[in-house]
Amino acid sequence: MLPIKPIQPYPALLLRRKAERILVVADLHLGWEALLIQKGVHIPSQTPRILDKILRLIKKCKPTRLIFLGDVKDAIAKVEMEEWRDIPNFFETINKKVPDIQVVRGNHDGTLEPLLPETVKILPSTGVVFGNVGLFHGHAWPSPELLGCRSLITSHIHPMVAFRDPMGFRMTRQVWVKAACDGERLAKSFLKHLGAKVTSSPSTLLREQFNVRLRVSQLFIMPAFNEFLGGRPINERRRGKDAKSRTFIGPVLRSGSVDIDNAETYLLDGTFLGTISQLRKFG
Ligand SMILES: [Mn+2]
Repeated sequence: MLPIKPIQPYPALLLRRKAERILVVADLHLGWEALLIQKGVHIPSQTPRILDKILRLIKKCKPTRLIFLGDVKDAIAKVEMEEWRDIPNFFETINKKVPDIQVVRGNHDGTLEPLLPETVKILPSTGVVFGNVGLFHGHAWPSPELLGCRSLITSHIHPMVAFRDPMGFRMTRQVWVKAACDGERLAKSFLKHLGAKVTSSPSTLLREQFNVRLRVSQLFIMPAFNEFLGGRPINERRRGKDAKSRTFIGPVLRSGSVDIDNAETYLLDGTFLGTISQLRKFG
């Protein structure tokens, strides 16, 4: 999966460039269990376990920077009681090990600021560029600058693969997804979204309007760091129009520029499972 290497068997990436080492994790959804507690299901807070796992990764990878690629916390809009206690402590502990922490905003990170130490930088959902790699959460469009990156890394859909056996039992496994992305087609959708009339080639327009040279050719989808979460079986066979899930999937995957059928899937330990279309007969 060069040049982007997951840290096996973790749902995490290490991006390296010269002396910089960036650890990337996504979709922690801290406080996810608080919503279940309200419904009478008692699950102890998973935050200490997730913190432990991140501290182990920091010890292993010695990152110079840590990027949280969206959905650090779970509750949308209002801040739950649990989060007031857990999240500041979570970030302060990590911050002692890695001084440079960035959070790329996801759809669940609306009221994150009061929970974070001032040293943690919150970046907009339009993402961040690191060399040839553009990172964004995936629920919203990235900035034009990211279309100048060869590889895009996104999260948000918590990708997994489902297998059903002849008895009807179903199991799911988290996966990495690596897909080819048609840059011209992506740029066209992006420019249309901005209200531009795309009469000439999208790459020319992108250069004229934003001074960005179109380079996107592949897209990686990261599994969620919180393994308790449900996810999207990307090999499921859809019946009829699934309007709600199409909205959830986000504008880049919806643009038709990402070759989902031929996308490669890998387990967290690096095992190559096959392409999504090959796996559909098991979904
Ligand atoms: Mn999300």
